[in-house]
Amino acid sequence: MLHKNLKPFPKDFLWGASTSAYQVEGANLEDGKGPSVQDVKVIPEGTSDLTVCADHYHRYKEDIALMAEMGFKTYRFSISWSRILPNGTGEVNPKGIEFYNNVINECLKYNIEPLVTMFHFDLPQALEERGGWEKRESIDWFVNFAKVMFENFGDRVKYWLTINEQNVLILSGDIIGTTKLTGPDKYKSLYQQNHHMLVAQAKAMALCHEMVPGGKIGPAPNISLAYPASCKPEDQLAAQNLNAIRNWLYLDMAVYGKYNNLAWAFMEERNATPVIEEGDMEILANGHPDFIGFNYYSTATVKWCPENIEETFGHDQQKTRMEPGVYLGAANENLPHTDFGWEIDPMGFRATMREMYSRYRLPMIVTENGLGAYDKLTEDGKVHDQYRIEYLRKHIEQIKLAITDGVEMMGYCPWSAIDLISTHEGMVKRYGFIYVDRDEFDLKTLDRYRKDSFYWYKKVIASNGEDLSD
Ligand code: BGP
Repeated sequence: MLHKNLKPFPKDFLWGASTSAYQVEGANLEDGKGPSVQDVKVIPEGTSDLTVCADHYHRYKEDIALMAEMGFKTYRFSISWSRILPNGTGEVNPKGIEFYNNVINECLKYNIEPLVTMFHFDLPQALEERGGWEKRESIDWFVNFAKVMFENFGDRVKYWLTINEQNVLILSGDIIGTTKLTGPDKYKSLYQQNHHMLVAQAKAMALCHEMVPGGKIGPAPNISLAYPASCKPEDQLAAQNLNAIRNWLYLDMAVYGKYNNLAWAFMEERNATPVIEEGDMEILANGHPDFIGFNYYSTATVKWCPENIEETFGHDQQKTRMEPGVYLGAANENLPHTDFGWEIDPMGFRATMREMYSRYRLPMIVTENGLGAYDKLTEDGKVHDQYRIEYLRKHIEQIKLAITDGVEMMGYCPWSAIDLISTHEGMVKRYGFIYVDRDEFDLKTLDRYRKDSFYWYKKVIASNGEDLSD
């Protein structure tokens, strides 16, 4: 739809950016922190470990001051479960509480609203050893962790996100180092874990409303609208299949407390329907989100997939996605790629926002979106990341169009506020507005530098999204 006049961004629009604890903090075994699954995973060859990352644990003041200089209205960060509860349950680590109190207070000092992700890919290793999310007790572990967070931080943190990319944890856990499952029972186990996370999330949402005065909470899946590769009817069915399994399963549950029918049929086919205990459906129906947070990087394109095709799970985001008899990933020839092979689709962002809003009618905040690139620091301390500016500009333009379409958008937090370690491609894949002077293995000075995108985003925020020019 072409609009003659575009609506402005709301006055209180939450401009900011995101990070996650295990990717930015470092100090991964310092001050009483227990190991998480990320600390013990096999690191992909050629990438560094998590002991230092961006050293945010020691430099959060400098980092938050830079965010304030950009004019951030919000900062989305996650709380490391095993920094607060080194064993996942039991003893609380006072140093962990102190660190996040400091981060929160530092944000508030600059009127930056903390937006806290409760769980971002880093289950305490102690809980993994007790069976992880496959165990029914995982629901109580998470709710207990939520309670500790609400008790300690709920007086100041009003915006909460439950589980980062639960759908990616289930669909691509092998890539991000959280799940390694093969064999015939793979699906059974994954969808049981999924069910436990969904119940845990619903309970945490209800608890937030009980414990945090004025608290608002929502999920944070990664939502990618699936396109059919052609107008063949069977490709349309394949796109509906992927949309159900990848997107709507998670949001139908978070918002309506109901299993998506197509996703359920898929689980039945795979003999993978979860064990649902008495009372679960009631808990699920009672956990109401106040908003939807979602990460968007690109769309997906799929075609019909024959049943007798060999499964090839790979690490390539776009090309190897498939489920025999359900959908087969296809390249979208209309889209350019990032240096790391991810398709770039700003218009698909608008389509995704429209679709989500028409299904759920809740305010939405973008909790991730961004461009991973090989940035270069020049000798005079500059980073000319015009490609990132282009990427972000095109996506912000689409938010404005979506707002004019009638979609209720409450904020934008690109990935990432500052350079940090990628999920599986190391430090060379940078996303930040702030450059961190280190290489994969050489820690260098760890000094911070403002990239060109830093100054650009500052102007965008100052104009509340009206000035997107260079
Ligand atoms: C999302 C995750 C982030 C982040 C980002 C970029 O899936 O929530 O943790 O890392 O993607 O991905 P990558 O680091 O693989 O480039």
